[in-house]
Amino acid sequence: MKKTALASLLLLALVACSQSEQTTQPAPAENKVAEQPATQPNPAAETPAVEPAPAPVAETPAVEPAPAPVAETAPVATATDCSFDLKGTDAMTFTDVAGKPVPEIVVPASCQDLTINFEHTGKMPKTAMGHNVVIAKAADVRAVATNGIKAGVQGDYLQAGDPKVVAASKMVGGGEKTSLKVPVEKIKEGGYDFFCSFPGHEIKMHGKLTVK
Ligand SMILES: [Cu+2]
Repeated sequence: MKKTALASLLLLALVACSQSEQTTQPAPAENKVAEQPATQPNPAAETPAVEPAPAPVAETPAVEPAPAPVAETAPVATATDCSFDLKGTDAMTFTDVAGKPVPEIVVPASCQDLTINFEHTGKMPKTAMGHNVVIAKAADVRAVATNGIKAGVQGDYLQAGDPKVVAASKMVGGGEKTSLKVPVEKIKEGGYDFFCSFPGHEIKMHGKLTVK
């Protein structure tokens, strides 16, 4: 009887021990459960934060390239009534009547001649800031200007009878006017420029002459 009682006590003790071990085991399990919900909200919170960001970035570069081509086509001047009013300034620039740069003059192909009415709107004398309007192939501009230096201001800074010159006005100073006629037939093939042959001026006073 005593042996069975001891044995039963030992069994109870073992059961008690195993029960106490079982009650301590759920504790770490609860910790693991507590950690998981803590990590789950983080990725959820990161995902919506990243998604809205790329949308405005994609829209911004799409809008920027649009204004560029508009700015390039704006300065082109078209001759009306087969004539164009060109101005020269003391700042060594060609402008239109509104004072804007003239990088290109377009002549309608229906015109027999283009008349360029040129006015020096500055005050400086011809010897210091003289301007003229010369028409030549773009590739010949530098050579025409260089060959014209010897002619001096009296010779309008153009070599007499230069075959590369299609048309040219005389050289004028501040407050003076002149004009020239350009035969459209001669420049139809394209590649012609207008420029000023005063030494050093063709770098800034230089534009395209196009027939369309
Ligand atoms: Cu000039």
